[in-house]
Amino acid sequence: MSLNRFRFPAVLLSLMIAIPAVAADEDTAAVCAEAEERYVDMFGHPSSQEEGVTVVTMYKYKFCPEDLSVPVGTTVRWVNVDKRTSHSVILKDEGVPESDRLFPEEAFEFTFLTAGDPQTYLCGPHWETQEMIGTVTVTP
Ligand SMILES: [Cu+2]
Repeated sequence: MSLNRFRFPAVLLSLMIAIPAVAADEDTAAVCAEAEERYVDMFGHPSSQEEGVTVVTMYKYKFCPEDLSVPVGTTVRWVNVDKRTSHSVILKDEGVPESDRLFPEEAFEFTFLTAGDPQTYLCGPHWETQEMIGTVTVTP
């Protein structure tokens, strides 16, 4: 009896911790699906059909996909598919200056020439306030 009384709150507590994490994942998936729809509207084809580049969209304070893995030599093109908000790309581990502010439909490209551990990159105006942060892993 007394055991049950103590076990129950522990179960509730673990649910309370788990639910926000799941909600955040679903939120990202929904935002990224919408970003892809906007990409198709803007450019007339899916982002995966760009030749010679891998596309990351920037939308509603997220990079899509948030975590990217590409082989060495890949050129990544970050494309702003937002309506009004501008973003930037800071590849701090690559030692390159922050990109220009990218307005809707504008893009920034970078070619990854060195394989390595996953690296975090940032959106200058939004990484701190909105956690607009992505990762890229460059594989050999
Ligand atoms: Cu941003």
